[in-house]
Amino acid sequence: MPFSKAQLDQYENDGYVSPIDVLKPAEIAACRASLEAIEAQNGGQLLPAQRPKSHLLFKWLDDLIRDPRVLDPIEELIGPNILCWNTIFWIKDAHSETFVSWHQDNTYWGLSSDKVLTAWLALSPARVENGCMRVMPGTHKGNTLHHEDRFHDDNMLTRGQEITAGVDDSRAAYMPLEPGQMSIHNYRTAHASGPNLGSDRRIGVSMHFMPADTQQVVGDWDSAALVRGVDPNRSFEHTPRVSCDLDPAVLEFQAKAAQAINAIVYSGAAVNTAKL
Ligand SMILES: O=C(O)CCC(=O)C(=O)O
Repeated sequence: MPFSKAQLDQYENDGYVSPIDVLKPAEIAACRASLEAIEAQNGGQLLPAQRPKSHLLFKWLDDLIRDPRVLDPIEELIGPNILCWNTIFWIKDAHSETFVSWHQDNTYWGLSSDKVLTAWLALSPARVENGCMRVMPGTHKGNTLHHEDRFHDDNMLTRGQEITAGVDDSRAAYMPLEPGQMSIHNYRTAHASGPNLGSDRRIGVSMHFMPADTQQVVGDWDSAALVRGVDPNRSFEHTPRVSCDLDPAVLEFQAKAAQAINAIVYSGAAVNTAKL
């Protein structure tokens, strides 16, 4: 269903829109089962190198970034020619202190467009008590806020980057989601999330979409999936399609693509704490 005028206004003025129904209960249960089967092979967790560019590891995710239920809303916001730059798992175990500090993603992704956005899909309940995401309405419009790297073991962000001033937590809007729902926020919108106080894991996957004329201005080489329309610029190498989970024909490409993103997001950082 197309966005209502109120939803389009909210995205324009506040920098986010949520919740959007995407997958049915049986579909989302199958996605979670596939994820947890791969986690079980590694002692119950994804390897650090399996978090980014995960559409190159999971067939359902490579399909999902092309699913009209995801892409139709994205097209309304950024136009018909769409690349998916990255897909990342955000998993907080039950009763965990894991958090995400206030940040804006345009500060470290090296992407030239202001229109880049994140669609975040819940594979399990992401309610306030589970540490769902919250956003600071309107921050996508102003200047980028000042960030500092504050590496912290419980912070899911690569370098613990955190806005040092200019966000007032009491003005934040929460984006609670039920399994199968997604939120969308512009990548300039400041966002954060707290610990998971619930008894189930909070599992989300973010899908980062951008207009096809976007350029990578930090890394020499980068990749993206062409998921709709055309890409005359070809600034990003198009990611191959996968035919099964952990497709042996694509594993080498995924490792290279994840390392390229890792180098981009740590560019200028004092240390690289990723264990890729
Ligand atoms: O999952 C979270 O709590 C934060 C995710 C996030 O920062 C992002 O998708 O950009």
